[in-house]
Amino acid sequence: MQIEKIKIEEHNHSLQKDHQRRFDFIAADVNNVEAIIEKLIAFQVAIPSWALGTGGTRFGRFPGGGEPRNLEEKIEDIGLLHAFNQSSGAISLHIPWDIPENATHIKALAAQHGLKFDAMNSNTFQDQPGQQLSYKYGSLQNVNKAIRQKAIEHNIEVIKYGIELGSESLTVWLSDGSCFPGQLNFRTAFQNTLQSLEEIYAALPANWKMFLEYKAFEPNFYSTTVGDWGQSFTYVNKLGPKAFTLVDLGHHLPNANIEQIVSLLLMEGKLGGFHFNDSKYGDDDLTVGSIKPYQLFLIFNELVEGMDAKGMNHANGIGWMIDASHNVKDPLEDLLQSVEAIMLTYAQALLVDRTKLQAAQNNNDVVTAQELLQQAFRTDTRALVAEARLKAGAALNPLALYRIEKVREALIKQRGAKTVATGL
Ligand code: RM4
Ligand code: MN
Ligand code: MN
Repeated sequence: MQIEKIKIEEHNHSLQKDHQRRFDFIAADVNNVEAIIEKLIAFQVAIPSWALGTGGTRFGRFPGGGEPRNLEEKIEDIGLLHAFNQSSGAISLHIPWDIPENATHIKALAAQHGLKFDAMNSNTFQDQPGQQLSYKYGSLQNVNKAIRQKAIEHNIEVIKYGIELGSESLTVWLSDGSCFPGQLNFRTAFQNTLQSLEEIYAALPANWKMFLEYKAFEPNFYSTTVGDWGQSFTYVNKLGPKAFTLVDLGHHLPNANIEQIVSLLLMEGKLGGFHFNDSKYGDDDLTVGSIKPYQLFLIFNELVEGMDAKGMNHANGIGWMIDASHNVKDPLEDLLQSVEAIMLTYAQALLVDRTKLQAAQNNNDVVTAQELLQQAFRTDTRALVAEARLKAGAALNPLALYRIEKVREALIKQRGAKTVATGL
């Protein structure tokens, strides 16, 4: 299914008057409004190929109908999202859930929808049907060399698929670790993992990056071999200039100061990838901004500040991806909400008065520093983001238009009520 341009134009026309009033109101208060709109238009968030179906939990799965049945249909879904918001112009693929059987065709289809291939994800946390050498006790860390080798080869295969599609990065997330004290020698596990990563790193093309994602727990509940940012940072430092840490917002221990982690990784030039989601308890993979919007703002504030300090381009200096799963919502609606939350928060971070903030910090004026951040956070940036969408040819209100156009109903008609997408 595709959304016709005329539908977007009609929708925008019907909202134009109200939008203009709201936009004029905020624009009057913002100094460099044109520059901010330009940045918002340029900012693109990759959609993961595993988030287009209703994932469910380990207790049950309640598919919502019309889920994409193959990679082509996943690309069509993301193409739809992008048509609605012009901010999700990339796809992040998980192998082997989404093997591109015919790369030329898949690449052309994505291009038709204005989509690029962001980071490729390998999967050594599940055994595939018929797999002899099991990942039950880990993959890149495994005490068995043949199993490590298998996991290394899988990652190299993922790079090859990525090259065919024009991707330029590989994300490695390992579930490796241990469930009980004594199960592993921590140092051996680290060293095996490092050696395995070195072999994968050696297979990266010159223009590629490797992102090493950390996670504190789950599915292993005693130790994880890339368990926190310090561990990921140690690996990527040893690996070399093409290796970077990836921060997934849900992968920390409770109350971790993620904004500080982000700031220091940027300072060291080692923040490469980002997985957006939100959580109340653990790796909940909920809609971005649905639980802790102020924390998201504080993180974005450090991202913008840290990237500016390094002269990095906000849009492509870091690989921006959503990593979420869906239990009770229409995944496409949820993804529209997530992208919107990201854009609103990015806009707020762009509004922070950095000169005044620095002065307040240098004067130990704690109150003013806090006020400056909260001033930006409490600004309603919806009209700014909507204006960026309008300029980019997207819908003023993507979620409303999605419902008006009855997209899910159309997808169910086309694909059936009982389709199940590959993924989590
Ligand atoms: C993990 C991690 C990875 C994602 C898998 C599906 O918890 O966040 O990024 O690829 O889930
Ligand atoms: Mn992730
Ligand atoms: Mn996760």
